[in-house]
Amino acid sequence: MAEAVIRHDWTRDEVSALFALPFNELMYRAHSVHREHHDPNAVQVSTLLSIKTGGCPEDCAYCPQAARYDTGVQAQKLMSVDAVLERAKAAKAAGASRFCMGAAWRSPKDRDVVKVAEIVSAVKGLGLETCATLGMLSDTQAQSLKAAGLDYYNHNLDTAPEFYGEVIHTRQYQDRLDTLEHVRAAGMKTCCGGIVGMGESRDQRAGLLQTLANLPEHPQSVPINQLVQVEGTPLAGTEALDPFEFVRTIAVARLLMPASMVRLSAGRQQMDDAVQALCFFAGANSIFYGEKLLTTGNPDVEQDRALFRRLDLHPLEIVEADNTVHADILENETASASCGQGCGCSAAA
Ligand code: SAM
Ligand code: DTB
Ligand code: SF4
Repeated sequence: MAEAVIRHDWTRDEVSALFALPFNELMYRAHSVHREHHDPNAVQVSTLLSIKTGGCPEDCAYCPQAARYDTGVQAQKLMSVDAVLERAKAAKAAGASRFCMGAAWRSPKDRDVVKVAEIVSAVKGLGLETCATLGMLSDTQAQSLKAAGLDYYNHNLDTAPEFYGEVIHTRQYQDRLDTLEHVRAAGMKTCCGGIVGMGESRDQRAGLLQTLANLPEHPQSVPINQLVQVEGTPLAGTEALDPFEFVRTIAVARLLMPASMVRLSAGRQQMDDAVQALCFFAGANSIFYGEKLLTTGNPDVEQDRALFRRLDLHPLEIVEADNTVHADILENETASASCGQGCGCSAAA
């Protein structure tokens, strides 16, 4: 098979044709491209922490943190540097190589960015890769975060342009594209993907992936989230997506963005291990590790360790400036014993 070229000119018909391939043909092609660019047995491991929870003014129909939906999420203000640092240390000890911090903001105020920049520098100082998702950013805010040591900025397109208006009304698709431009211009890597299972059509799933692949630069990280249905949000009760359709979405993402890390993101707790294994075969090579995403659950660390062992997967290592190599989630078992709070941290059990 000829080596996959990096393209930015995908048509909707081409992407839809990939979705429509016989399942085994699609899997074969996606796995072949995956092997050309990545170690097929390595999975990058990130840990997620909500550093500012709930009370968000936006109306994203999937989100438990939107203030207007009664979801039982308790709003919490921005965490202190020390509190975040504790959790980042625990994540590192448990074997995560990247620490992702999420805040339920429409867009941060400049004074929020000053505080987050402090947090980012402290986390970076631990030797972890840093990622943040704080909502829309101006060009100068993106520059400040880059200067503080932020490696990745997560900002999702969420869905196809033509389905977007059915999910979110409080900001536009173009706003998201503008933030991504500010992040790229500041020299940060982008983490950008979307959610499937929101009632969109296959053509609209193709539209999300087409838009991602036709960005000026492929996002270095592409999180594919399966909708986590939360009672109280408008999308609770949406018909569940066929798991094989989810796997197809991962496979097409891999074919369109051969060199990117494709993250099997939210929705793993609701997913069968066999479906996850198919996703890894189809080209997923990154996960969130730790018992909580932002406000909803993620598989237990023990369950993920067992899955890695059963599938002979190993965490992608990162080598620090002083040549030390990160802990492996399959080693260091005691360091990551759960504190019992569902946060994946080892402190004060
Ligand atoms: N407020 C910021 C924003 O929206 O950009 C950052 C945090 S927001 C929670 C980050 C992403 O989480 C969203 O873009 C969406 O893709 C994902 N997300 C939120 N709720 C979800 C759910 N119930 N199921 C799957 N993904 C979800
Ligand atoms: C992404 O694409 N998925 C993560 C991360 N980026 C920030 C968030 C998933 C959130 C799932 C719902 C929750 O836990 O609140
Ligand atoms: Fe707010 Fe982000 Fe949730 Fe939308 S996805 S409601 S912007 S926290």
